Amino acid sequence: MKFMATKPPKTPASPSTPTYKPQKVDDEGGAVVLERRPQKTKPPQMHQVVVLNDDYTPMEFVVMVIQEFFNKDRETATQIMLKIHLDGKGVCGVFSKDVAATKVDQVTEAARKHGHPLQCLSEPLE
Ligand code: TYC
Repeated sequence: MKFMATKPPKTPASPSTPTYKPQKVDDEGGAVVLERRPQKTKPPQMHQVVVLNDDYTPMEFVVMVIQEFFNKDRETATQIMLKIHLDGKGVCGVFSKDVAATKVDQVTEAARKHGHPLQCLSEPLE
């Protein structure tokens, strides 16, 4: 005899703790019961896209790239560019692995097309 849940379990406080999702299971006799099973899907690991400073790429080009590929307004893009210029590197955005890799490709391609040595990389978070 299986336990029959009347309510779905509460969502756990932390996303890192295992979660349980009610599954509909045919109880052989035809009755449908809700059975607790560990939920196997984890949230995807996020990656930050980091842009590096160099001595040759024009500031204006970096601002344009940050606006274009990271959807920042001009003021935010300028602040990020200046942070990179002063600190040597800066985070332009956080994405899933595939999207971060695409951003790196887009920035690198735009830079090469215009003859700039701008460097961009993706780093896993945590
Ligand atoms: N350091 C560059 C200059 O003085 C500007 C620059 C900023 C280059 C940010 C790259 O990611 C960068 N022209």
